[in-house]
Amino acid sequence: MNVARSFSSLLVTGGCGFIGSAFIRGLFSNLAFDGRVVNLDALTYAGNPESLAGAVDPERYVFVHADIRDADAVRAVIERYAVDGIVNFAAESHVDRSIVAPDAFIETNVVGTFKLLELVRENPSLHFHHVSTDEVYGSLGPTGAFREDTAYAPNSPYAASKAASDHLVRAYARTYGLSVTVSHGSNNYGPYQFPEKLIPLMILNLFESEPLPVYGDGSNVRDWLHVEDHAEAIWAIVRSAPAGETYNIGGNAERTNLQVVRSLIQAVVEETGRPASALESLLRFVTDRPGHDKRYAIDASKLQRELGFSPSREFESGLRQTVSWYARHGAWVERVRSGAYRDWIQTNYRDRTPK
Ligand code: NAD
Ligand code: TDX
Repeated sequence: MNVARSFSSLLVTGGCGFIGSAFIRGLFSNLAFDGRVVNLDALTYAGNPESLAGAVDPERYVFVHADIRDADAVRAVIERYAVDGIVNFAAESHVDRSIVAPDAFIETNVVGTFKLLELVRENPSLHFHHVSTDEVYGSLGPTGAFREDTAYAPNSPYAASKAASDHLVRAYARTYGLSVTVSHGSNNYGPYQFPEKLIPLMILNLFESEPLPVYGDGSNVRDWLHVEDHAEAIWAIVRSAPAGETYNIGGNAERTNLQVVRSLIQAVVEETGRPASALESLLRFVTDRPGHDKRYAIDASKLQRELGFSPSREFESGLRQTVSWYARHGAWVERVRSGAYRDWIQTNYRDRTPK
């Protein structure tokens, strides 16, 4: 039975990241939220407050520079801003980094989620939405798709840390009767993505005539979801899904990595007028990622059936728009790569949370 949740003061964690910032931009535009948004973000390498520049109503928006593991800081925010819902995007999110240095993944994804859940326990009228991933289900063969009841089988430290946080969310809901929802999105793409993930990395390497490193033989398959479709789906779940439910969110766009790179080459040819052959020559097949999941695919029929949501953006046109966005936002790219946006904290940030 669907519900009709409304919020007057929403805490968004990780709102300076790729998906969290799309969600907040959406709240102030097409998602038409009329309450206050408190964005709490630790501003790691992946968090850039400039991704929200000009996109929020300053009367209804507060930024708090804090870590989700800092329970005192988050508690103060919940009290001061009378928070009545939390949407948790804060995470370490890049699989390759988790293979090299897993510690931060355990700290933020597992311990951080645990700390937030303890605070929801203190404030049980709060609704908590946890943003998870399809990677917790592991790897598929050539057929089939992940359902919400697919057994967990994480294969990277990143996926294991997200799985651990999902288990904590479930256990807290069951044991303490908390109001929670969970979503499992597939691979996101779109504007403002940090250029370490496949699509923005390949776009920038194409612009700069750098090699295009395709892991293994490029036959691994991902399902691609536009970040704005993801934001819309999360908002539908947060507002309407019964407590305790989980939903898969997919983009209806399964592609091999090589197909994605070839589509990007085509889009860059259209954007820049450069010859395809010069761009094709940048392709390199490199050593595979350890434990590389072969295929992800999403059965999102529950979301469609129960909440009436399905994604509206088509992959190839979304890719072309994403290529155009990166072509027009060289300054944003330069500042995330150099970390120059960190100066923003010094010049623009006044901590308004109680000490
Ligand atoms: P991202 O790496 O772009 O952003 C993460 C944000 O969290 C950054 O702003 C960072 O500063 C912040 N953060 C990190 N550690 C923090 C901490 N300890 N305290 C407070 N803030 C902290 O990630 P993203 O791609 O936007 O992913 C957001 C969420 O969506 C993650 O939970 C991720 O697992 C999930 N997800 C991502 C994808 C994808 O394709 N990118 C797909 C499905 C689900
Ligand atoms: O240089 C590269 N070359 C390459 O072949 C990179 C960075 C990636 N790849 C491959 C690995 C994957 O098969 O492309 C595919 C996509 O890689 P990523 O962009 O790193 O994403 P993935 O590992 O699939 O995980 C993503 O989707 C689920 C997000 O990073 C996660 O945060 C999300 O939970």
